Amino acid sequence: METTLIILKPDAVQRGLMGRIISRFEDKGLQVAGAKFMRISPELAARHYTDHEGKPFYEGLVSFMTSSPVLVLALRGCGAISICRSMMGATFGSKADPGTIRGDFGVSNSFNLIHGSDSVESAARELELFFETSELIDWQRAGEGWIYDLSSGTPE
Ligand code: IDP
Ligand code: MG
Repeated sequence: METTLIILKPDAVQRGLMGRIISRFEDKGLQVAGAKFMRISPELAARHYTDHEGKPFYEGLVSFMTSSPVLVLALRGCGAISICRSMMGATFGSKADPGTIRGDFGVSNSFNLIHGSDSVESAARELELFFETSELIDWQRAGEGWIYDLSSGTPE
């Protein structure tokens, strides 16, 4: 099982899209392991986007991410990192395919609704930035055996 860090960005919150975006992940079978509605500080935004420091869009990105509250989620599932990335779609709303979150809900290249970790390493780093260990909850879903085939002992 993987856990990935998702951020519903300020535009998703301001446009009232939180519920519809979370529903897509729940419908897919991903499990919410953590959730936090918060205002990101400039320091946290800088740590989160450290790889982009110096790029032309960096200052605008930090100011966007700190401009209004966000909803931070930890989503769990087999292959959760790449599943969430495909569900998000391409970075730019103008290029993202229909059927993806960015493709269906936005047109902007910078206000692109959602962040998702892009690798196992970045998921670990980003989860630690946004959640205490005790805030990530291990819990049993009632319907787990109908979401995954558990007959072999490992989820298939
Ligand atoms: P990702 O969010 O799809 O992983 P990254 O390349 O990691 O895309 O960029 C991080 C964020 O920075 C994007 O989600 C977007 O909000 C913003 N961004 C990236 N490239 C541009 C750009 O060329 N113009 C404006 N904003 C950008
Ligand atoms: Mg990225």
